Amino acid sequence: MSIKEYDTPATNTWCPGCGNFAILMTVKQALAELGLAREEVVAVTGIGCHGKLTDYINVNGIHTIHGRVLPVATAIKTANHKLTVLGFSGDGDAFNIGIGHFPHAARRNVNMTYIIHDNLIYGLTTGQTSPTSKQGFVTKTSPRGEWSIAINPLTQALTAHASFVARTFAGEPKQMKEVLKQAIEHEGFALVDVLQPCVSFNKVNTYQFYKDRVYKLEDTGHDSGDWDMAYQRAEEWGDRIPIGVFYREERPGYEHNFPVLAEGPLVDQSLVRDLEKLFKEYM
Ligand SMILES: Cc1ncc(C[n+]2csc(CCOP(=O)(O)OP(=O)(O)O)c2C)c(N)n1
Ligand code: SF4
Repeated sequence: MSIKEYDTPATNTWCPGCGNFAILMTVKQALAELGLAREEVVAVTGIGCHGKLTDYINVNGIHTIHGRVLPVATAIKTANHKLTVLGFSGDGDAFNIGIGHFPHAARRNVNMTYIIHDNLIYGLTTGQTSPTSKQGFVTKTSPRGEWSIAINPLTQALTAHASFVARTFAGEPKQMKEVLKQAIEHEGFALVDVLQPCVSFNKVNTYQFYKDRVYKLEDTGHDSGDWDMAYQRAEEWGDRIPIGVFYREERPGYEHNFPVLAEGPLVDQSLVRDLEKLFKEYM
């Protein structure tokens, strides 16, 4: 497969230099290298700059409402579990309005990849504080510095029993592509938190900020089967910031919860059911 096959004619309106470009490019590369045809893939995006991604990638797509990527993606995967489902959210979309959905998708092990465009700020609405903004971060909605403690997507995922937990950086596209391929091939809920510089509104967490700090877990002998070690690494944020696969475990995806799906995807099954038999079951 060539990555050109996933291109669309839409004009890209992201700011030049935005970290979203690296996410878009590496997702296309990962899909091409996995040999996934356009019709086998669905992209679900929320509202925010990240949400425009469905315009720029030629796979099935739904640009849904703010914070509702996970229920929509769960429904799609349940209706047709043969599809490869990719969810894309901003840090605001995922961890403010959408946070109620997150632990449930993780603990159910919905078989999908959830990619967070984590720029530590609201991009589309021009620079308000987000739930992943660090304490003290000054924005137009936090002029005295952010008061609250930031949400950490990785520890959220680990405590919610996500079966694949990773972080990558838009300035390290090679590693991002490899991690994305593993996440897409993983059976179950795979979180990939991408450090995505917003060059227009976040003047603190820049490419240089991350370049000075990131190190790769695969260079350290990190054991991704060790939950405690993963949690410890996930809490690390300062002079050194780890990127890579923090944790993975094998357990069946959510579709195994529904015996009817053993007969094949719901979309391929007949809508005509023996209603009389069904009613009798409940009498
Ligand atoms: C229900 C609802 N509430 C609020 C908004 C306004 N709104 C649009 S995008 C956004 C947040 C954008 O930040 P993020 O999710 O981090 O995405 P980014 O733009 O950074 O990619 C908000 C609050 C909305 N569109 N819908
Ligand atoms: S506002 Fe920020 S996140 Fe949005 S396109 Fe511009 S640089 Fe990217």
